[in-house]
Amino acid sequence: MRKIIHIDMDCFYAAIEMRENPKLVGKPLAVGGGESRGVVCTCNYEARKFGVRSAMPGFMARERCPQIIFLPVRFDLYRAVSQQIQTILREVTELVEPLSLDEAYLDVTACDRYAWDIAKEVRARVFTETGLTASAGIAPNKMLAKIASEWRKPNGQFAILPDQIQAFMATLPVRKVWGIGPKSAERLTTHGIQTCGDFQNFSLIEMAQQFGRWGEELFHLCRGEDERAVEPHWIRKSLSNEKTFSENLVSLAACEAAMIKLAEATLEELKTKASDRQVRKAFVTVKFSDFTRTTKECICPEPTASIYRTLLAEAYARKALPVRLLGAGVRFADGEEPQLELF
Ligand code: TTP
Ligand code: MG
Repeated sequence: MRKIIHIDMDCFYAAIEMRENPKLVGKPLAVGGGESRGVVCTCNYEARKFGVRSAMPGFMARERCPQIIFLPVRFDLYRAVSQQIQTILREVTELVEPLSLDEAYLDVTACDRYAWDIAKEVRARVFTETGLTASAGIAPNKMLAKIASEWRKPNGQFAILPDQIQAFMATLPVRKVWGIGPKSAERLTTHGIQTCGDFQNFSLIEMAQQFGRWGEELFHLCRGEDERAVEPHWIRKSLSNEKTFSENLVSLAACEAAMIKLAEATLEELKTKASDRQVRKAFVTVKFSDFTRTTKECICPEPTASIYRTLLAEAYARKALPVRLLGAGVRFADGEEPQLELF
């Protein structure tokens, strides 16, 4: 039986901004979303009381909370804090898998102390060294640990013990299961499936018929079973740049000009961040004025600006509506992982 801890910082970007400027403490604030048509990256818990959420357009956040303070995003600062936190985590165990700037899994199976106590100590150390609070989930696997870390947010921790898993899963909304987004959850609801308990009534074969290969995984996940290991060497699967325009682009020519810049930025980043990786595909993303999003990709080991122009033309032609957002990216070849993985 493994012991996994999931650490997740509380309102991460917003908490850093409050630490940097204590006058902001107690006032509702959002990071990002202040510029025209921008979206909120995150907001503090005061703003959440008004219904402000991550990924919400700034104007909507202002509607819900007129006194909200918008702050610009300072990625470099957040990245530096994230590094500091990861250093603390790695002093506990080498088995740390960062998921994003503000969350990570720790496998503490080999530590001969209670995972509960380790989580408490990690949170205390993070607070002493960074002034920021974290929440933790403790469970026998990754999926449950991640669900558990939300339970006592902010600045709390929650454990799911092996003999509690069955009861816990019976009432857990399917939406909480790894890989089930709001749309799938809605579709399942129309079939009378709301909780993981409801989901458990289906046999392995029925799940496979409904969901294909993913069905088998779902069969186990909805029982609280998850065998995925904590992977200390995180492998980037893709790299991309996106831009939301302050005014919609209304012609293919205007999109092309913007696409060239995005493609150049991505190709440049490829050189600096992933020169050791084998590219498999190039892709472009287009979000139209009706908020629909489309992706066009092609197999292409050596993408160039002109490939992106071709992909753009095809994606653009799908709707030929004004464009809100463009993105240019690459996907890396499977199995072409850094040598580090072998050890
Ligand atoms: P989260 O951990 O999802 O959110 P949070 O840390 O702000 O708040 P919580 O207390 O609920 O954990 O995401 C971590 C950071 O990632 C967040 O501070 C900002 C960034 N982020 C975005 O930029 N856009 C998004 O849509 C989300 C969800 C997060
Ligand atoms: Mg967080």
